[in-house]
Amino acid sequence: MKLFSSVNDVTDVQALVKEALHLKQNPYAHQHLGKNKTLALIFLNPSLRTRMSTQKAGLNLGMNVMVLNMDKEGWALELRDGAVMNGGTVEHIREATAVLGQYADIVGVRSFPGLKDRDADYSEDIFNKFVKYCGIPVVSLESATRHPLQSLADLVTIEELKTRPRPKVVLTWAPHVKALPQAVPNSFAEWMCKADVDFTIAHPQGYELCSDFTQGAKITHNQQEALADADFIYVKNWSAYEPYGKVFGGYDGWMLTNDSLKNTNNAKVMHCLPVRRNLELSDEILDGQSSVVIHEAGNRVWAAQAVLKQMLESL
Ligand code: SN0
Repeated sequence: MKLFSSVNDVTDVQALVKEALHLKQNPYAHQHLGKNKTLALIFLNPSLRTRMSTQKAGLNLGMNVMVLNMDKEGWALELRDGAVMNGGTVEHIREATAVLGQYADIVGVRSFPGLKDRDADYSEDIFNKFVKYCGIPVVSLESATRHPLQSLADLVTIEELKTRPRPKVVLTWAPHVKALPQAVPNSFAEWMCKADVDFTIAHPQGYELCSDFTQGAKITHNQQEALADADFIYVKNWSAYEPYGKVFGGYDGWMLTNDSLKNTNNAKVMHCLPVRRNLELSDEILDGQSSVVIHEAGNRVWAAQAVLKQMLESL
């Protein structure tokens, strides 16, 4: 694998999930693969799980790992082609990424959307420039429209914890105070549509995701109806796709409580984290028996390790 930016870069999704679960049992079995290989992890936005789990995955494979918080510690990056750089930006993304390609064998990059210009965000402008100019394999650590390492870890978690062959999985919108990207729900939907699950998306009117990511999903505005008989409930806030990046008030009732779980099939509650307690998810859910959010975050290591292993094998 030379590029991991979406589920479409994976030839066999089920095999990748199996690989992750196998690595969970044998974390250090492939240390020879990463010997004298360098992984550079570049963050243009904050991170806890993605940074630590991908770093750990690289170390488990015997790699050297370097992390750069480019937004805080690097030069101010110019992203526009043809810009006259007589303002605040110091270094163009063309040089910055090409230089990284000289130091590393694999590079991971995180770049959130601006949520202002939909065409720029959905063309994956920044991520694609990294791919174009660095000249080495690239793994997405969450781009403007997708978070594939998260979605792979989510599918691994579902595979591990399911109690029937084809579980019912519900992605539900949750309230928030900020406008958040659509990357996590887009990506989760895209992966679920390729997995052997019964998949439903529930959100208030106005929060329709881009239909490119939801082909094959059932979509409803009725959360309670969607939750009936659910095995897994994936909770996430996102801002509107149309009008782009907007948020509409009045949907505080969409926060899950124990009461919301009554008609489910003993559902397990998932969230990519970070989570705003008592806004997106109640304390009673997060501290109760149904939450699997910590287990899910733990699986981030095995998802990243499975992807890095396949990349190392194709170097
Ligand atoms: C990010 C998102 O894409 O929704 C990262 C999730 C892995 N989440 C946030 O930016 C949360 C910010 C906040 O203020 O709660």
